[in-house]
Amino acid sequence: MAACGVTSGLEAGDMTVLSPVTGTAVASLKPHSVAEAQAMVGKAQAAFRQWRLVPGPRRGELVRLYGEELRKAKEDLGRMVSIEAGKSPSEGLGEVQEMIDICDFAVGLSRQLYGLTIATERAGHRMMETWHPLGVVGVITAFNFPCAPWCWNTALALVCGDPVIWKPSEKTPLTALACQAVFERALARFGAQAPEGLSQVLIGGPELGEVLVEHEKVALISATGSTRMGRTVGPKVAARFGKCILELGGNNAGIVCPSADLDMALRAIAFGAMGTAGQRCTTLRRLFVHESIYDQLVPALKKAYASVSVGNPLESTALVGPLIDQRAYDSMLGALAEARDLGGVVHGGTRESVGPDTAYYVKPALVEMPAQAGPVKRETFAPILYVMKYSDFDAVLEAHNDVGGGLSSAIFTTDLREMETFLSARGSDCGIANVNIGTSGAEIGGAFGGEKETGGGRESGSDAWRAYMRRATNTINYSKDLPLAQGVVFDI
Ligand code: UN1
Repeated sequence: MAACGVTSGLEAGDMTVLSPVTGTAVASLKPHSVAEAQAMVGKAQAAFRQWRLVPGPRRGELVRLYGEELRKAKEDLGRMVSIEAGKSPSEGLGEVQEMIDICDFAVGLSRQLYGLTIATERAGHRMMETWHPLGVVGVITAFNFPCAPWCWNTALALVCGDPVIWKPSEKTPLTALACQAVFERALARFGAQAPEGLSQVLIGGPELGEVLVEHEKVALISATGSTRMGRTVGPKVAARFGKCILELGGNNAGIVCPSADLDMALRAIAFGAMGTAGQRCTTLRRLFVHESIYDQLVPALKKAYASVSVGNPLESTALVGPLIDQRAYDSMLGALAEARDLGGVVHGGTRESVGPDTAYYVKPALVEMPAQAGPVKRETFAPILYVMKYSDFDAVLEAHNDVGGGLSSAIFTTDLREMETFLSARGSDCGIANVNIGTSGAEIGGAFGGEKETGGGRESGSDAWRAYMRRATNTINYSKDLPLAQGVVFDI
């Protein structure tokens, strides 16, 4: 690990890191202990007491420097993402670009942590709200986006005055250590105003995430992962009145309407469903196609599925890389078998012989389903797109929303009424609703997250920063009287 310049006490140990590219070991690390995790919280808390006093724009300067360092390290980090998460070269670089973008966003934000001035009912008074740093932020991330979600949280947390402790997926610790090493370059340039412990990385299993979740000094937990994980984390944080941002599973759908530009829809569907080997929380998993265009679109999709390149992301520019591990492959096979039992017709979904047996490369699967049932109703983290025919627009909206997840959604139409209805109160119930764009690949400027079993959290752009601060309402009396609100009289 010396190559990463990390000095967090990590040595070779019994935590093996596998690359999905070959399914073989690329490193072994010594995990942190629970006691070390607890000590990190103490260190972060001490850092918070200093960092909260540094002016916002100055905190932004650290994030600006980080953005600069990320630009320099983009190629290396992108490749690291490909090694550890198996992403195509372009998608590996795209993930690092998301980090750079949120840094830029956060730098601007560091001068805009606005509160309101509010009309008061009392003469000679002023009422306002101010936003203050919140405290230590615990960030828990998943393997499929091994660095961008951490950066969405960290760039905002830092300008908001909060230190961060990061527990990355045990499948992708190397990318985390590399991000931290690049952050340390920015810290070195920033100088002494940055306290020690502003950003720390916790390497190991779920018991370490648990320390963050249960620690009363961790003011906010921002966790990305499965709905199952969220069901454990959410109530535990709530029980101690901590704050939570949950970004959990999705079961994202698209609707292709009769007036859609089919060529555009085809390309958007292909990226949304097959990109990142179906391992994005925003991956397109269900597709409703109007009966009048089904026989045009679906054969074209089958062709795209049959011809998509699947290959080693380190040695080729194939569009689809490996699944993360055997477990992911097994769950894909299980879902396809269930779909067949329900009358589904499966195209693709076969294992490809790329590299050794320990690597799991698959041709993405397109499954024509007679109805939305069984595996269609849940998220399988693999490249499976279930396609269904629809005839009635109102009924398809109901079907669209009739799943647990509420993350992302898309409609392909040039009909104004369909488009606006999809975006309206009776339309898509997701946190992200797109028109003529796929479900994945959101920009950082918008708030990112979703409803229902997706957990309700929002990260990244818009006003997501507010979750990283505490709000105080202040009323100031500059008169010589003491009028009470609501006209209450209490004369002594
Ligand atoms: C994730 O899969 O956890 O919108 C995040 C997207 C990316 C982020 C995905 N910007 O697909």
